[in-house]
Amino acid sequence: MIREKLVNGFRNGIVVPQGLIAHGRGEAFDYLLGEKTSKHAYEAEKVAVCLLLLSNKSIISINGNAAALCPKDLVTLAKVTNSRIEVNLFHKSRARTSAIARVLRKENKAEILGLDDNSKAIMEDIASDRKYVDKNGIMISDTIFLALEDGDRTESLVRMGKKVISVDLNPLSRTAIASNITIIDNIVRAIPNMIKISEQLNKKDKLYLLKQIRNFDNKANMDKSLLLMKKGI
Ligand code: PTJ
Repeated sequence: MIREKLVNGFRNGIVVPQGLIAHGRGEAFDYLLGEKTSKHAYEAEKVAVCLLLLSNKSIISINGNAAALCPKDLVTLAKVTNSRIEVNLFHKSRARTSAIARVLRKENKAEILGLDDNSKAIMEDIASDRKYVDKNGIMISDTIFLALEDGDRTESLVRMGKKVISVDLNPLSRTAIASNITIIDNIVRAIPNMIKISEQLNKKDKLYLLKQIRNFDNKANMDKSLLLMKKGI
C-alpha cells in the first residue's frame, strides 16, 4: 500500500523517479527494524515534539515523497505543534511545487510557503534546487523539521544555527548524523506517533519540555537503533 502511494505520486507528478529509488533504500533499512517503531525512535519522536512545541518559529519542510506518503498527517502535525509548512524540493519545478501544494491544501487551508518566487531566498553553499528557500519560512525559522532530506542541506541548516529534526531510516546518512534530533523510523509511522505525542504534551509546562530535550543524547540514541539493525541482520 505504501509503495502504491509513491507510484501514484509519481504518476501525478509529485514524486520524481529518484524518489522511488530513495524509497527502496528506506525500505531496506525498515526491514532491519522489523518495520516497526523502536522504543529509541519513539523517544526521539517525543523529544522532537518537545522541541517543536518550545520553538518560536518552527517549520516542516516537505518534499515529493513525504507529500505522497502522508500529506494529511504532516498538515495535522503542523497544526498541533503550531509549525508552518514549506515545500522544498531537490528536483524543483513549478508544476511539482504546485501539485504538492494542492495535495497539502486538500487537507487543510493552511498557508504553504515556498511557492512564491518573490519570496525566494538562497542558501549559498547548496548546489541543488534545495538552496531555494522561502525568506519568510525556512530562512527565518529556528527549528526545521525535515521530512526526508539530502545531507548537503541538512549540514548547511545546522551551520546556519538552526535546530534540525530529521526523519531518516538510514542511521548512517549525513542527514541522520548532522541532525540535532534524528528519528530513525518510517515517516508513515513517525508522523502519526508525533501527533499523538503532541496531544499528550501540549499541556505540559516549558520546564518539562526543556528537561526532555536536555536529557536526550542524539548520538547514543542513534547507536541504539544501529544496534537494533545489527540484530535484525
Ligand atoms: O522530492 P524531491 O525532489 O525533494 O526529491 C526527493 C528525494 C528523496 C529524491 C531526495 O530528497 C533524495 O535523493 O533524498 P536522499 O538523499 O536519497 O535521502 C532520502 C533518505 O530518506 C534516505 O536516507 C532513505 O533511506 C530515507 N527514506 C526513504 N524513504 C523513507 C526514508 N526515511 C523515512 N521514511 C521513509 N519512508
